[in-house]
Amino acid sequence: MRDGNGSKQMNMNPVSSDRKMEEGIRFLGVRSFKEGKKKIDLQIRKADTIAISGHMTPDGDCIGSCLGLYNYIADNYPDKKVDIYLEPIPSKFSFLRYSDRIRQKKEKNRIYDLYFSMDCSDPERLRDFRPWFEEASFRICIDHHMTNQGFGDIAIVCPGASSASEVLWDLLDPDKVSRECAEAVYTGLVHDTGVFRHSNTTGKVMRIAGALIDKGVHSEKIINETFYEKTYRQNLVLGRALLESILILDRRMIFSVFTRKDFEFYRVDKEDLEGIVAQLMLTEGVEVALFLYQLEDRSFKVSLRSTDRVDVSRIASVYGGGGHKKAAGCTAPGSARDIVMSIASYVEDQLK
Ligand SMILES: [Mn+2]
Repeated sequence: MRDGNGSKQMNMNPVSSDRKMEEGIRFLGVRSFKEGKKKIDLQIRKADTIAISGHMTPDGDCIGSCLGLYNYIADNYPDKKVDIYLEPIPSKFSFLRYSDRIRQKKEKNRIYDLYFSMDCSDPERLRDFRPWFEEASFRICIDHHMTNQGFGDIAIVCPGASSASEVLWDLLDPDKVSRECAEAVYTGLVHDTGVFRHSNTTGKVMRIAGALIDKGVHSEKIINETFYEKTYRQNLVLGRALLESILILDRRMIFSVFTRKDFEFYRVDKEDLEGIVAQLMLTEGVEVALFLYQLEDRSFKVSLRSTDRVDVSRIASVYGGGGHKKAAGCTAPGSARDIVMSIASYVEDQLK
């Protein structure tokens, strides 16, 4: 499989999704993927002690890229001491090999020869692990966030890539990727593309996914158990939110509200409400979906989703929030009714 790295190769045979990947890549300490690959291999060989960290509240891509790299080093450079530091991860990811080696405490006085930062838009987001990264003898940053300006001694940041796991894949030797390493990388792809549904799902992403499945990845298990599976309580509150949802603006906007009382009644917390707004958005004819849940101080956290016709990040920014054109969020004071009505008027303006 071509890894779409050399720009010469690009000009000879442009493939749209590879070009997307090439757009706006920020390199620090290297000039190309090819050079990056070589230098990273060299740094791993030179180092005796290596550490890997990702961003705070680690998600599927953060966990996948960190464990993918960990497994790759453990498989191919067996004489290295390599450690992985992440905040505690959800138990649904514990099937990934070496996830049991993830920890938060470091040996006293240990300074690493080489430290990797994965899926992290700036060093601040390494949170507690940041000082260990900063003091390491050599630092490598692998990421895909638009806002990442590049940090460390080598940085490879591809805003056009679906995930940090995709960037990592381009830096590995595919022949040396084990099934266990592939499972971690695949988990990262699945999560940051919303199971290959978001617009970042390029042809290249699908080709990588194919290569990973050829390595023996159990795709169905990873998708169902780490992405779709919900607890009984999560299903109850999803059902409740759908049952209570209301269509307004000529059925072009839908909203649902979850109050403090509901939190108490169902004995859930805000993490259990994930995915509700996305499900509301899948209602036929709807241009904007709104999900509001009440915070302890009685104000509301508002999640917004939209089709191409409405830019919800503009609406969220009115309330001091932000996000993307089709997915944004903010916090708003007042009653749920007033918030919904006021947002509806902004939506109406944009739909005119
Ligand atoms: Mn990511």
